[in-house]
Amino acid sequence: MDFPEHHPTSTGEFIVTEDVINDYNEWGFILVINLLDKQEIELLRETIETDDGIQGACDGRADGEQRKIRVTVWKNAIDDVTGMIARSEKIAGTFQKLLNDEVYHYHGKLIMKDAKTGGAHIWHQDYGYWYNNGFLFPDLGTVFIPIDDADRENGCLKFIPKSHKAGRIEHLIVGGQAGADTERVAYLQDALGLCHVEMKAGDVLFFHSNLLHRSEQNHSERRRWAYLIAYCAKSNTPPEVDFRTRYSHLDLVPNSAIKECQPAVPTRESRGFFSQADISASLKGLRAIH
Ligand SMILES: O=C(O)CCC(=O)C(=O)O
Repeated sequence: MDFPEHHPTSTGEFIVTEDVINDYNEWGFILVINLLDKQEIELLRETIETDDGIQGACDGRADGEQRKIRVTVWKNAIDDVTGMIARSEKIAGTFQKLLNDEVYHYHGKLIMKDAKTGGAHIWHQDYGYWYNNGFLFPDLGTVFIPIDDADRENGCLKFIPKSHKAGRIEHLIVGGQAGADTERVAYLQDALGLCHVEMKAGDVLFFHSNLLHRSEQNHSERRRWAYLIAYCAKSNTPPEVDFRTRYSHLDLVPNSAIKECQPAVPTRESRGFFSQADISASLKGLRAIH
């Protein structure tokens, strides 16, 4: 199914017009073509590939379909390229306008869907997990930044467009993941259709925490890695906070900071990696199906 695409200006800024906000509210996502330029993506790729902390803290999350997806999650937007992207006007500033509130950095995440072995993400809403972490409202969202081209062959994202309007759907544990009630998903897919969101490295997707999404296993020869940033509206800070969910003011930076920042030497403490137990906490209270 076709869906709207958006574009930055010739100077690389992204203007969040009323049409952009309407598309986000209507479709549950917006795709911005080439929001990060070649140099910015190259800097991001290099940082992610060479950061021993990010690579070392990675865990496997079973997909219930005999494979695992490799994932690293961390709390803090530090002073390196990952953090500058997360704090930039064109990324964080855009989400502030989409959520109509100050946003804070809920977490950063690297999803490594490796060539030939990469696992699937089953149908879910992010709020299917995050509800269990104490957020009272779905006023959160994710930015998805592929650092490799993502297409149907290597497991691009698939959305059920407009499904965020259905509200939170019951989730069950499948493998190491939370999966949305499969019958509901089938009905919603019949009613609303399906979008394959094929993206080039540099394209950026912003999506609502209740939008149903999944991605298939990677049987191709090409890896599909992606950097994801989750933001929460300040007004949605949970009443009972822990280190994973707590509010911390995010100082936005101009887009130029992405290229100008010095390579940082992050420590485990500065990034604040989530342990497997932290990640699994989002599954608490969900029934398991085997
Ligand atoms: O990278 C993907 O394929 C999907 C990631 C995702 O949905 C998640 O981490 O919640």
